[in-house]
Amino acid sequence: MTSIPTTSSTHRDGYVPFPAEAADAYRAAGYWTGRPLDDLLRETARRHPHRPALLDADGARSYAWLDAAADRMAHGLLALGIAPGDRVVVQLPNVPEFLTVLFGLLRAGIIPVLTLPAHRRAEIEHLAALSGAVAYIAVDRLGDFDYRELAATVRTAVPSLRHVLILGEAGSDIELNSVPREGGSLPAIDPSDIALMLVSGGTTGLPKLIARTHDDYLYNATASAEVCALTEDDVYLATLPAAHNFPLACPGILGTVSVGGAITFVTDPSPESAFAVIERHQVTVTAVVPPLAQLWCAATEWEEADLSSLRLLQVGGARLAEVNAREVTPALGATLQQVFGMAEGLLNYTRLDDAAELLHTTQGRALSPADEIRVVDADGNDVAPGDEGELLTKGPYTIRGYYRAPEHNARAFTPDGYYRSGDLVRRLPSGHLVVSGRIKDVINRGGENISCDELEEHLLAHPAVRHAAAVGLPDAALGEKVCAVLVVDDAMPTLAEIKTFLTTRGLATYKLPDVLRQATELPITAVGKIDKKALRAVESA
Ligand code: OOB
Repeated sequence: MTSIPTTSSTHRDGYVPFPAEAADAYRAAGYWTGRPLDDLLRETARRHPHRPALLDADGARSYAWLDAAADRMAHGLLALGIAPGDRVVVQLPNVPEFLTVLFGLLRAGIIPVLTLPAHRRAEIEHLAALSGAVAYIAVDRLGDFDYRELAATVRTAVPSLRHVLILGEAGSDIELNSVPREGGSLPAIDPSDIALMLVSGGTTGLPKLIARTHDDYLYNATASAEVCALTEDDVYLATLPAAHNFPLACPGILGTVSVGGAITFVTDPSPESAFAVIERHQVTVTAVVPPLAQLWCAATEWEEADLSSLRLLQVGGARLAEVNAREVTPALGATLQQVFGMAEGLLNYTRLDDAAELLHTTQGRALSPADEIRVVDADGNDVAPGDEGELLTKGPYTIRGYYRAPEHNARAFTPDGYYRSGDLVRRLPSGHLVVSGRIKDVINRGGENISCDELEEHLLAHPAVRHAAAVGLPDAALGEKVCAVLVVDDAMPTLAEIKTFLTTRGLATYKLPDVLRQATELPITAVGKIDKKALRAVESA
């Protein structure tokens, strides 16, 4: 019998735990159930061993298969000398191995640092060094990018990194599929310990690490599955990169595993590729970001695929304009669910039975009765009900601090533990939130503050405009001037036409664009949101 490695506790250095009182309350109320995250797979494999867990081009793989594959991966990783509590940077695209690696690591008590395929050297080096990672798991290549070269660079820069495991042509590295092996016992997992690390979607500076516990993330996934009424008959398509919180656990992959549904993946979220998979595997639920939702809606005009199996389209990650929200059900036949979430924790969902008005105009309401939400002004005082302010939150699945970031934490969290989201919201009497922008996403034009989100929403209502982004450009007289960047379907409107259009919609004069630019596409972030920081850099150059 192999000896059971014990968890080293160095991974807890720089982790901000839930205060004991809060933890006790979450346990007593039943939000935290004291189960390790990989229990979701164990349980489902026990209850429904023969149900399909994974659907891909080669057919279906059962829960019994996935459970055994995860066990073999866990034993293989431990046999390499990776110990429980160690961190491993995972950078895999949406392939079936994502599941075996994720559950293998969870089961071994090894902490995955879940990075996105679009991350490059700057982010991966930073995240590997910050987490003190001992291994890096990636695919050989994707498109024209070679992750083996990235691995070599990161290995040189980050001395803690001892192993590189590559899915595919591994060269001098270890081939991922050569790792799995049979073994004896697996380590005992403390459910209040860190299960995995997500990467912050923040738009300023380098990404931060978000350590999520077994207790909190299991609740995140199962409560989300309940809100979406997921059952074993559902087929979930991971369209967005699987390592992102939204497709991973809102309810996503983990929520689907919790109810015994099936999972399928696409690496290419274009309508051509995704629609074919929806039809082939009779996909019922998927999650997309707003630009993708728009593209899918438009594509139903020319794509022939049968999408009738799709019952729920979740849209979130950035503000979905009302005009685009209204298109979803007529175009795709699915119920629209708006999801306003963050890797730090808090999730808001429109409910399946919400009135159409709420589905189209709000970003949902909090998932948990234990989510605490405050909407505050610049001085940190609560605003009047219905007024706009910054969203602060704490609750059973919201972190109390970023990992190894004490200085940043002093600003990003209040002394009594609320996370300062930086999002501007209004709260309706029903509890639904309307996101009106980011605190920092405003243009200061000669002392007047202009919300970019508000202006973008109006620009998108113009019939020729497909995508719109407002950015502030430096201006000698005004400090900043308003620049609107448009991607258009038809002829590009003139600045005068846009001004007339916006004025007719009742927009104040000082909010009208000073400059209009046309683009063929807008830069996007690793998960597909419009990248305002990159756009600002391009437009000011
Ligand atoms: C999701 O998570 P992150 O961590 O990539 O980004 C969080 C930020 C939020 O603070 C907010 O600024 C923005 O993205 N956001 C939205 C939004 N959903 C997220 N802004 C407006 N409307 C929405 N519906 O993006 C995320 C995590 C879990 C589920 C869904 C999205």
